[in-house]
Amino acid sequence: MSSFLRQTYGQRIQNHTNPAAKLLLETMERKKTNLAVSVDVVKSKDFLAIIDAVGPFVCLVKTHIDILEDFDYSTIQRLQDLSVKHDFVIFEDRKFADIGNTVALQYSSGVHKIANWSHITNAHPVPGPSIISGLSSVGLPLGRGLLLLAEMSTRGALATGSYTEDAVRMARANRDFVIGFIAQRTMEGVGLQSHSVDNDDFLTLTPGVGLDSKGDAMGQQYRTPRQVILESGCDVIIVGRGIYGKDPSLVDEIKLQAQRYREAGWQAYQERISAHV
Ligand code: 5BU
Repeated sequence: MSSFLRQTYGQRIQNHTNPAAKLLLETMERKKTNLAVSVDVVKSKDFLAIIDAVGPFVCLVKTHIDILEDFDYSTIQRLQDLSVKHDFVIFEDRKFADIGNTVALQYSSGVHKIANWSHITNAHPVPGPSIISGLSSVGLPLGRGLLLLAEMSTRGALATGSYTEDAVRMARANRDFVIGFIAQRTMEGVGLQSHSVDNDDFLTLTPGVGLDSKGDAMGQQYRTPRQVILESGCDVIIVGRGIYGKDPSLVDEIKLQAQRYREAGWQAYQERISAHV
């Protein structure tokens, strides 16, 4: 197993210059959690209640802000208050995919003004490096970080092979703003002939995680925290329905599930960093 995967989250802070990457690693180390919760509900009340319930157990909250049917900018203020109260990083899973000029506007403006409040966002590499220039023109001065979608969790995903390798090359060429990947395994060394790159430490955030189910009826595929963190070398498990289930009002159950996933993720990480080659 390679060196970065054997380092602790705390040790890896020094491999990064981007403030959002440092903040995430510091938070993981401080709170001893590599759990991120994806809060995909349509009512602001449920959204905020779930975040308040899982807050103590997570390093990061992932949002799809555009699915809130009663969105109002005050929800963002409340989200930010919870982020301070519980000490977690915010990641808007926006999946930008357009030309540089358009994504810069989508990121900075509109109803949601994502760059104002989301420490981290993500983009499809499909338009090529100009998507990074467009987003970094807005996000870099604010200390934000970007994840590239190198792979997806869904059955039949097209982000494989040379597409994935090219995404990693795009990231290596833009280390100041690109802090890592959404992927199903570590991208360390991907596409390299030998270890010709000095610092290949990127963060890997991984959706498609579940302890009780193998997938859903719409192509989602789940793997366990152990498979993701220990066997595949990812850094953060992203869990949605596995934690909040079908009923967002069952706060005690949500807390229990968050604790369960947090423990599974952290145990897999501890096994990883103590593994002998
Ligand atoms: P789930 O309820 O744990 O299945 O939710 C997974 C979340 O992660 C959901 O918000 C998706 O939009 C997101 N996701 C994903 O599931 N798979 C991917 O490859 C990417 C994002 Br990229």
